Amino acid sequence: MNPKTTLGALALTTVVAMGATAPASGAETTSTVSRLTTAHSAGADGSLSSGQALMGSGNSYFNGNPVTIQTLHSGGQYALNDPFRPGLSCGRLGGPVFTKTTDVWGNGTGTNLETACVDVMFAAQKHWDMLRDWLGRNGVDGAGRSYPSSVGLSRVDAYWDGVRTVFGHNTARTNQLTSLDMVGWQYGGIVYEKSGSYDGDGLEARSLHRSANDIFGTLTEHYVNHPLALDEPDYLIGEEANVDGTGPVMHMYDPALTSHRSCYPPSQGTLDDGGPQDHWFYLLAEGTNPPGKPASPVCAGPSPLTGIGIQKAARIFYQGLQRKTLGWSYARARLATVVAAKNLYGCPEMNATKAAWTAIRVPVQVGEPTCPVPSPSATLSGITVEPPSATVGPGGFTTVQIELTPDTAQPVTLSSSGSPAGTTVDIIRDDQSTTATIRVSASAPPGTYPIAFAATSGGITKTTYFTLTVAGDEDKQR
Ligand SMILES: [Ca+2]
Ligand SMILES: [Ca+2]
Repeated sequence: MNPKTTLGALALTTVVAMGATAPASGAETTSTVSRLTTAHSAGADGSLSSGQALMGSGNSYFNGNPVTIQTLHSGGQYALNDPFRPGLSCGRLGGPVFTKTTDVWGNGTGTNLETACVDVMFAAQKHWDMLRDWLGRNGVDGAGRSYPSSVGLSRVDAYWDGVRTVFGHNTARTNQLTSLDMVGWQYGGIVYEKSGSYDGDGLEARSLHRSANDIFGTLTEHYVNHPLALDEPDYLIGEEANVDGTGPVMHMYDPALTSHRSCYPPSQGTLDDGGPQDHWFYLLAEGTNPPGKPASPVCAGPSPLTGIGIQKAARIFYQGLQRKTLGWSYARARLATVVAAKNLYGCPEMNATKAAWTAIRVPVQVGEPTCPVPSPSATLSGITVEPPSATVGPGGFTTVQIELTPDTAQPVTLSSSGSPAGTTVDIIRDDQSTTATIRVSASAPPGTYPIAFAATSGGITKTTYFTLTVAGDEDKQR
């Protein structure tokens, strides 16, 4: 077993898992018609090597009844071998792939292992399709292959051992851990391993690995898009599998809700924690306050953030993953995804990617692409001064802040008029601010003077007034 990909010490809880009694609905779950096509299986288990590809009917626990799964017909038997996704199969741990004489599988109960395989086949097939349709990837390994799965592990766990995915049961022993997000989690972990090059297995790499699993599990749920009565798409992990009877093991929009880190750096604890990148992904996909979805707090930087949608976020994440290298880290993941966002989409998506990383405290990296400052500038629409007035004694001075609306207006010509004799006004404008320093000479006559400040940009001039009072002797005595 590879400890990196095991669910390990899950602190899960629950939601009553639905499934057995939930009504089937939606195009994903209603077809029972067997459609015959010819195909050849390259099943890793070798139990069947060729035959007819069928659309079997499954009675699932997590995905409704009936569901359609692709199966193999060979030698007078049907098998849970996928003819279209070579390598994918399902059976009992330590035993062969499930076979039978009819193409109807499972009984819809959580403790039935054939039913668990219906859920595994359904989820793994949808995960594969998601990789193809949303990310342009050919199979789990990127070269047209998937991997077998076994159910019936006799403990509360699930893992990928480098050869197959293995699923155990929840604490209550009421179901296998084979919900959409958990199957997508395991197969997504393989995609992570087989993207880019070896990550080095450091603390940050393990966090990014675990988060990738969370993201792929979530993408699988969103791709299937079950209705509310089933396993509807969300950004929770394990909410249906009900691992420990304590609810989801991860809230991607705010990982701190289940004792994970919501902000960089990831936890140094024994439990690998994908929280920070999970949080980044949610902010990128959905933003801080998506309508009808959970709000997501930022750790730093500007807020609110607006999401760019889950499919764009997924492609940016996935293309970043293809740049994975030894010593994979949050800083490198930021740079890789920022580059990917600009290459895939352009400046708005790139800026959203940067903002989401900044929001979880992963700072700007050397070498990040940028976008040119918009030019020509927005039209100048206003000018104000702060404070609007001041009293200055002879020989004294005051400083005034000049605010332009919008402050990006470039270029701008600034001027002043109306100051009394013996008074100078120096206007200084830089990237940060515009200020005017007004110096009153010792001989300036007492009185009140309106000083006009004018800004001209693109042929438009805006003017405001500052009231300067030059104090007399009485004022000076106070
Ligand atoms: Ca769900
Ligand atoms: Ca979920």
